Amino acid sequence: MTLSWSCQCRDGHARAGTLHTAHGAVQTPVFMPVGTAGTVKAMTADAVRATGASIVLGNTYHLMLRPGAERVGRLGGLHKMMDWQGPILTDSGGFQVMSLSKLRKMDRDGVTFQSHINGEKFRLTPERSIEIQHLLDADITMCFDECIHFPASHEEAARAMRLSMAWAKRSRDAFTPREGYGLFGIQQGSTFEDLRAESAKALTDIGFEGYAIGGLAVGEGQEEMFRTLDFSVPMLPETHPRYLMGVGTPSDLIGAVRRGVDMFDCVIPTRSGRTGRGYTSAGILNMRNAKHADNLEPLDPECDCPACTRHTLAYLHHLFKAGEMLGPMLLTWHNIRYYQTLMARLRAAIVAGRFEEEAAAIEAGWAAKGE
Ligand code: PRF
Ligand code: ZN
Repeated sequence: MTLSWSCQCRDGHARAGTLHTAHGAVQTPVFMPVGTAGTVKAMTADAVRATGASIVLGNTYHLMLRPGAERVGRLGGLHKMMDWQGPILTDSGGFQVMSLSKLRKMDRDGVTFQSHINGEKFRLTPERSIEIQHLLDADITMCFDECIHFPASHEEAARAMRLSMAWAKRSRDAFTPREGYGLFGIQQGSTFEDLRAESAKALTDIGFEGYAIGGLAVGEGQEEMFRTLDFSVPMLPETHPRYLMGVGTPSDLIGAVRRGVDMFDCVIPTRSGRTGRGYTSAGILNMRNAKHADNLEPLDPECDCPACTRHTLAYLHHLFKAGEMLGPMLLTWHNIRYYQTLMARLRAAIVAGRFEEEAAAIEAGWAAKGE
């Protein structure tokens, strides 16, 4: 059987489930750390595992440019290359082409672009994106789509959504089903309810192992994102996993789980880990702030990660001030652990039928020390 998802429990619209993949089971709701270029930046694979992460994300765009999809295939696939034996979801490249590449040219068949690394010319089509994700050996392959900027006119959003739906059909046709592997469709349509409905209908008519919500967290703000999720999530099949792409802050995750989303990925915990922002049960702390210089307390007394159990805020502050690479390493570990703990708490609360109480307790904590 292809990849499947089973639901254990519901609390309101929030769901606790299990994703069954070729490389193991994943408890949902789940946060997937981003391993863009074959590494979760600043983390060994053992460290990623130790945070409790059960699935990571990889990127078609970056890996096709360097070291090349065929080469990753020859190296035994992404799992072997990065020593990650758990499941991997790969993004299809369309979104990264739009945000990173130079001189891109889109047509109905695909997109031609220049590498942001050395200007070399590449082309992506739905068929080539699926082929690359197969070479990477992704457990979860994403359809090739076009994500537009915000705000966009209804006309522009409709054009891009309809193109993405044509590409979704071509992605489905190019995908070879295998035991424990699956293909996810991506709903588009910006913040327009009629376009989201048309997109959901097109995707469910084709049929996928999971359904992603794309085109959000692109500048619309949390309120508008939640408003869009309110009508978009119920359009996607209740029986399948739902994935909100590129989201988000801890507050975004709680709000989206509340609305029925099961899967997330975002660079926030890893990128913030490198720039000195720590996500904690008491809010966001900036490691470079001079007020931490003599603080002998842990970053987050509620956290069980190495940064919090073996080091002080004063030491983390020193590492960031001195430009030592252990600073980003420890803070990335902490941030990912914080995200994993958050998702585990939400899941346990759904199972216990007390999601809202738990969400309120977590959110109340953030007010304590936030910077
Ligand atoms: N499509 C794809 N990847 C994505 C997005 C999308 O719309 C987003 C939007 N937040 C993040 N990553 N393929
Ligand atoms: Zn910690």
